[in-house]
Amino acid sequence: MTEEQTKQGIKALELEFGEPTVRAAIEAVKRFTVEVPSWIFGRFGGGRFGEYMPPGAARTIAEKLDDAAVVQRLTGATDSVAMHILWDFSEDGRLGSYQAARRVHELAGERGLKIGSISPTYFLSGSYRNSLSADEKSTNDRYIEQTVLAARIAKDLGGSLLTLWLPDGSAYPGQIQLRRNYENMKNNLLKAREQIDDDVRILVEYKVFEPGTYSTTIPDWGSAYLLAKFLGKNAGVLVDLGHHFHGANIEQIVARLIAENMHCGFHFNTRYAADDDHAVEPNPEMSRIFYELVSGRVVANEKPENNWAYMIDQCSGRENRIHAVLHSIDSLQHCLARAMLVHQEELAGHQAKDEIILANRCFNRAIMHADVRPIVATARLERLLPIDPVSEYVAGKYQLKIETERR
Ligand SMILES: [Mn+2]
Repeated sequence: MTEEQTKQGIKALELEFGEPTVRAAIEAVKRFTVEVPSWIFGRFGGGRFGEYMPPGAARTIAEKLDDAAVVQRLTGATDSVAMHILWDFSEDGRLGSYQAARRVHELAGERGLKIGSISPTYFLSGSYRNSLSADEKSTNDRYIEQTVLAARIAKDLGGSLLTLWLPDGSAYPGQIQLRRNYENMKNNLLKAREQIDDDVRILVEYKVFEPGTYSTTIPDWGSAYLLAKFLGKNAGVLVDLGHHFHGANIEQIVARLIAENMHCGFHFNTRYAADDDHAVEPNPEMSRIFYELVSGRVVANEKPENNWAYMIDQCSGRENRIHAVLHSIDSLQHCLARAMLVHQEELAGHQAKDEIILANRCFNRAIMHADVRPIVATARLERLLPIDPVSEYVAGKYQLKIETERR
């Protein structure tokens, strides 16, 4: 999209949606920020084609941060990086280290970045018999300790936010006692919370299956909500797009959590089969989710403390890592712009008069039909950012540099 196309496009959008609405959408896109995960830039992912990795993948945390800094320079939307304790702050993959986190904090600072949310890593070696829900106290203690360490790092060096994904569950009926498994999870989460500073927020992620195929200890938003409530203040639910049964109405889950006044968060990605963790695409489901976030006033607020926590959680197979991250940010900005164009008063009028199809058409005029590329482009131009970060990256020399250096 050229600057001229952008100008013409904005005029067309103003004619249809009104100048103030278009302006509000531009401002929202300018304010929107999202965390990128450190793990997207490295080897994590791959899959069924052996060892194939696209050239230039980051090998160390310093290289991951180099890449994240490029993404931030091109988008201006991602100044903090989500980290995993055992991937980013560990020498041996079994224990995390506060010292290592301090070094990473320095490396991030040198690149104009911050450490964002911290995930304790509950799924690496030693956790094949579950983590916080395990029957063995030594296993519970190991993971409580890691959770507390993650919280200390989050408070001292990061954004005071913990994101917990627990892989606990079972593969066969009878393998574990379902009730005790949940009670163990609850009690051990609370033991960890009691050792964590009150101002560290804890988001509990849920996932319907995998690695557990028969049962998962925290399979759905309701279970995550119960645990967050049980933990008390400063806990919420983490919604990851790939963690539901097919056909789940995710925007309704979001609406419910907002209605319950729970401060929650997102792991953005796109899926087709299961927990694919693909780059975010600008699809209608994501735009409908953003409509709930916009109308619930938990995104792109002038006061950032009113926003939910937004993170990208993706890994990649054969795709170029940096293209994939830039694409995700671009997609999220477009979905936000569409959500901002929904005429909420007109919609409320149709709802009041029970004009079902008219309400649906009013909604879809923005969510499905509006070409919002000029809004996103204008937001970037006004912030002196490249009009299209993906093309800008392709035209630059960074990819060649990392392909040469990272052999
Ligand atoms: Mn996730």
